[in-house]
Amino acid sequence: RQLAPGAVHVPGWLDPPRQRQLAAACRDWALGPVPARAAVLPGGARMSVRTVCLGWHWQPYRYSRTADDAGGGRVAELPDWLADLGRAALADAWQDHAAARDYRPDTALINFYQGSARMGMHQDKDERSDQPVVSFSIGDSCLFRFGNPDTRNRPYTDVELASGDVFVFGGPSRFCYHGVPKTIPGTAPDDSGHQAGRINITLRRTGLAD
Ligand code: MD3
Ligand code: FE
Repeated sequence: RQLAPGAVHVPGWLDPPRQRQLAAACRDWALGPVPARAAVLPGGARMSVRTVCLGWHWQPYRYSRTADDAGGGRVAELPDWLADLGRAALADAWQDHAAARDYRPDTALINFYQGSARMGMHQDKDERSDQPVVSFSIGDSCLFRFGNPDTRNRPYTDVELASGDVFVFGGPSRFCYHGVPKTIPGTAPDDSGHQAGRINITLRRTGLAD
């Protein structure tokens, strides 16, 4: 389960009813107040993943409270129940109740993968906090590539992430390169509640104040 120090994969942590609840909530959040959109990178390329944010709005490569790249509205609050779910996942993955007690995510990024959507190798370094990232996967499986802190190239480890899996990235793994080279169509379990590709929810602490 531990890929590297601080990087822990817990397959099947979300039971099917919880997956269905999260999938339905994500599809609802995608409708607004700031609708899910494919972010445009500074060089002009559009991401193939669609993203909706809670708490703070992420755009490449900064956070804001209002979506100045998507109509200017204020993003929805991060619900306490979702932050609580992240804390519970962290406690189970790390078996570290002190770290989990101190975990206070203030944003969720929800990625929707359909068709050939993928995510290139990158680091998540727009946050001003080194609190861990907790990731929930729902729907189709994907190939997830977990790299190293220094380069986007080898060495890396490929792992398949399936519906219901939790992955926590903290400590020395927090700033490692990672990406999603492909999703695997047709692999969503019937009882996952999402048959239209893959959803990934990441909980983070931005470390920003209004
Ligand atoms: C490792 N999302 O939104 S989640 C992202 O499946 C992102 O949609 C992928 O990378 C997805 O930024 C991967 C797993 C993940 C998330 C954050 C990390 C792995 C991470 C931060 C540091 C190291
Ligand atoms: Fe990332």
